[in-house]
Amino acid sequence: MSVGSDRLILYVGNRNYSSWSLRPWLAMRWAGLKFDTVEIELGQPGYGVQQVADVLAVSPTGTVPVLHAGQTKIWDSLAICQYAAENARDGVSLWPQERSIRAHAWSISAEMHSGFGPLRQDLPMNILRRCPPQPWRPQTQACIARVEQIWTDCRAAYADAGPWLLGQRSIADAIYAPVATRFRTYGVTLSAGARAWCDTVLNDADFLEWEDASVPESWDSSGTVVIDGLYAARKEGALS
Ligand SMILES: N[C@@H](CCC(=O)N[C@@H](CS)C(=O)NCC(=O)O)C(=O)O
Repeated sequence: MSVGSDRLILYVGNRNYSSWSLRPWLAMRWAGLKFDTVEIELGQPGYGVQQVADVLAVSPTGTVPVLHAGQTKIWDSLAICQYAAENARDGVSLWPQERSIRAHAWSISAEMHSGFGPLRQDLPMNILRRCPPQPWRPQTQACIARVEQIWTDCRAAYADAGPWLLGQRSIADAIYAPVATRFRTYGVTLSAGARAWCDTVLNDADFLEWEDASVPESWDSSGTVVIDGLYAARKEGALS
């Protein structure tokens, strides 16, 4: 559980809902780092205004994810992903080696990290939920189209190098993984190229471990009650 002598503890939110938590958790796993995961229940008083006491006890921003590396605290999902990239075990690169491809990876990762508000609002991550397709607000539809374009362009450019967005698995895949779950949850129809990448990330062994540890609850981050009957159907194999 260390980099050097530092014990690594990654504090995350509810696995079913916390898209920001999933990203660095995958990056840490893919980096080959040994770390403890501590899940904090977000459905508590103070949620939404960064005042959940259990989160404030470990995070200076009142948000998860936050990584404790010995005495050092690293908050914000992208910063933790970068920490994982810097400390990845020998032979593992979490950013592409080639300069122009790496710049592409940075661009699409930053675009996701800093944008897509309507998508986040209307399609909150709920890994275990399945909904029928529905019409979206124009601004949300525009976000969906932009993400699909990003994925389709990546697959067209880098398919020869491997099945991930930039060919080889990178932080960009971790950054977009929650969006793949959202599109599955809400039944968004995608191009063949975009769908192929979703299949790759949704079948990743580490993602599957996170998914298996996700628990359906009567609380979700959008304030609505989840339809837990759908979860039961999934567990019985009725849903993919
Ligand atoms: N920009 C931050 C966002 C983190 C964030 O908003 N996390 C949510 C959980 S998914 C949170 O902790 N919310 C607590 C609250 O709103 O009270 C990051 O990338 O880590």
